[in-house]
Parts: sequence; C-alpha cells; structure tokens
Amino acid sequence: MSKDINKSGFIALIGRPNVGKSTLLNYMLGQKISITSHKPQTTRHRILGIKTENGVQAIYIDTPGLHSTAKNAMNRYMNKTAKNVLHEVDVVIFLVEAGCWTKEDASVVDKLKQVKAPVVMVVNKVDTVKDKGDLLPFIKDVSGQYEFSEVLPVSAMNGEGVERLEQIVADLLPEGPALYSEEQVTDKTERFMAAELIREKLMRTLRQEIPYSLTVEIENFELDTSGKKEILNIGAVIWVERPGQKGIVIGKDGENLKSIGKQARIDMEKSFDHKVFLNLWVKVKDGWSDNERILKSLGYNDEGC
Ligand SMILES: Nc1nc2c(ncn2[C@@H]2O[C@H](COP(=O)(O)OP(=O)(O)O)[C@@H](O)[C@H]2O)c(=O)[nH]1
Ligand SMILES: [Mg+2]
Repeated sequence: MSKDINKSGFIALIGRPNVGKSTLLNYMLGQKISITSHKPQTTRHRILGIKTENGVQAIYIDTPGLHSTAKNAMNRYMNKTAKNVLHEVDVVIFLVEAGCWTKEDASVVDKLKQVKAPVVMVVNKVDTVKDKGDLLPFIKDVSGQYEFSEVLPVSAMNGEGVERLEQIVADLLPEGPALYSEEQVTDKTERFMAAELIREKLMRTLRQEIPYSLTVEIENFELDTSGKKEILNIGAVIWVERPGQKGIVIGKDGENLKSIGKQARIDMEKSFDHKVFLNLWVKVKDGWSDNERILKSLGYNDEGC
C-alpha cells in the first residue's frame, strides 16, 4: 500500500437499467471491467472498479440496476445488491439519460432520500443530443428533484465530461489511505471476468429473453506453459433452462456459438494478455434463475459478489 495516497473511498454507480453505468465505469478505468449491452439487466453482480491516480484511490461499485418488479430469485438478488450499496458508500453517482426522465428514475430518487452520502447527478449520453442548448431545460428540471452536489452532462461513450466528474468525485472523497494495491483494478478474478465476457457476447448476440435465462460457469482455467508460447486454456459451460434454448444458443450449423466463442476469445486475449484457447459447451439446467439454491451454487450470493 502506498503512502502517497491521501484520499480514498467508495463510490456507487446507480440508476435504472441501461443508462450507461457499466460503460462509464469502463471508460474511467480505461478497460472492460463490467460488461455492457443495449439490453437492460446486463450487469448481474456487484463489481468493483478501482482507480488510483494523483494521490486518490476511487473505488467504484457498479451495481445491477434497481428494478421496480422483483419477480424471480435473480431479480430479487439484483435488487438487494443495488439497494444495500447505497448505505455503504462515500459518494453516490446517479445516472440518468439525457432528455429522458422515467418513473424508474423517480423511484431511484425516492431511495436516495435515506442516503447520507453526497449524490452527484450524471446526465449521460449527451452525445445523442445535437444541440446542447436543448439540454438546459432537462438539466434544470432534474436538478430540482433532489439536493444534488452537482449535476453534470457526460458522455460515457466518448468521454465528454468524465474528467470533470472524476475531479468532483475526488473532491468529495474523505481523507484516507489506499484500501487496495495501486495496480489492482477490480475485485473480481480472471475466472469471473472470463465468464462475464462470454455472457456479454451472449447478451449481444441472442435476441429477446433467452440471455436472461442463462448463465456461464468456468470449468477450467489453466495456463499451459509446455509450448513455446504460453496458452491460457479456458473451458466454460453455458447453462440454459430448456432444451429448445440450447439449439438457439448453438445456432444453425453452430454459427452462433462459434461467433460468441470467437468474440469472447478476442476480448479475453486483450484482458489477460495471453493467447487463449476457449472451449464452450451448452447444457440444460432446469429453472435455475428461479431457484435460490442453484443461484448460490453458481456464485450468485450476497457476500462474495
Ligand atoms: N450514445 C451513447 N450510448 C451509451 C452511452 N453510455 C452507454 N451507452 C449505451 O447504452 C447501453 C447500456 O449501457 P450499459 O453501460 O450496459 O448500461 P447499464 O445497464 O446502466 O450498466 C449500451 O448499449 C451502451 O453502449 C453514451 O454516453 N452515449
Ligand atoms: Mg451495467
């Protein structure tokens, strides 16, 4: 731990699904820590992204979005993860989408009322607004919803306003030593990241509701040092709920699975800085997303995730 760190703390990224929380985290960290897609509920776990710079250690917590309905065990788990975090942090970043205020945003504001930490409102996706003047009435309107420390227009996609946001966060963090080593960028293991990268490709490739009823389990993750070049051997199972879904994941002539595997492997090689050999299987597990016990056995629990 470095003696040069004089400020540190936790920052929660909250907001309804799809506002860009994970995209913002990845931009700030300069790498893919949290997977993203245009589908809501892509993030299932609580993920830490750690940035140590200029004497400040900012520990961001990416949460699954808060859902107004919690129909099954997976949704209940995701809601609990998002709610608990609000009371444990030093700063809250509340994301909304430029020009778009929904009932779900209002329900997040309701939850903020019990929060003691300062809340910075980020109006994200400003790159989609051609005339910035159009933003002013929206910003004025949302500013009145709560005592925000700041309201800041940002684009998590192209980075506009992000440096300013990081400065605001640094100013709000309490004095304190580094809590993680300076090199560490996340609390998750490489095995976890590997599973998530596969899940990201599934979310992006498959249509409709299927991606929500599947999960990924890493069966082996081994570095083969026997050859000239080290190779990371990764084997993973994609668990689906019904036999019919298996065929959809695999696709005609195995096309889907092939493309998912290829895209995931390319990302893994970037993240792990090694050549990767990836083996994917698809297996059927009945009703897993509504079974608390199976969820736990797959690593979805309240402590570790
Ligand atoms: N145009 C634009 N799209 C964005 C921006 N930030 C996120 N997105 C897109 O919005 C979608 C949801 O983003 P994600 O980070 O997964 O949202 P989360 O559910 O809040 O974590 C993805 O398709 C992103 O590419 C942004 O600043 N501008
Ligand atoms: Mg997310």
